[in-house]
Amino acid sequence: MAIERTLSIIKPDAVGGNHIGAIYSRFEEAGLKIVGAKMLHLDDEKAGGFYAEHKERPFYNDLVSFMTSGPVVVSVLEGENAIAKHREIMGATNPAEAAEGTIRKDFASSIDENAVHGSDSAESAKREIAYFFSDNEVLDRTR
Ligand code: IDP
Repeated sequence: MAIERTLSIIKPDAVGGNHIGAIYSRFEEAGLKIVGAKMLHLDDEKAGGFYAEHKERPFYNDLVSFMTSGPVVVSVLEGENAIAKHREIMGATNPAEAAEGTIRKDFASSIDENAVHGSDSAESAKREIAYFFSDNEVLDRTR
């Protein structure tokens, strides 16, 4: 299976709840390596641009307000089948529908504040990683 990279965001609710380490453990236990990481406080422009595809949706303004409400941790995860594996351990967008043992089931409170983001395709992963990381901020962890 192909080695892929994907973008993770630990959202302000999960950072505020002090769940960074617990969520990183889920990634590592699933065999995903953290190959890039930074903590940021997004402004309206950066958060709005990231979710530009949702600009016409009724929840867009609330989503941008939430994503700028406190620090986030953005990471690049690498591993076999990383994009689908990451989505699987995150759980469904709405935590009420997320499977037992998933990150959203365990750490998210609502669809508006759902703890984590993960790229949903190879194209999104490429675009989203480049949105937050320059090439030299994604590191070689083969040793
Ligand atoms: P995803 O994060 O699981 O990929 P998307 O459909 O891409 O889900 O939506 C992006 C984000 O927008 C979600 O994580 C959630 O925070 C928010 N969102 C999506 N649908 C709704 C909704 O119906 N109400 C409120 N927020 C929503």
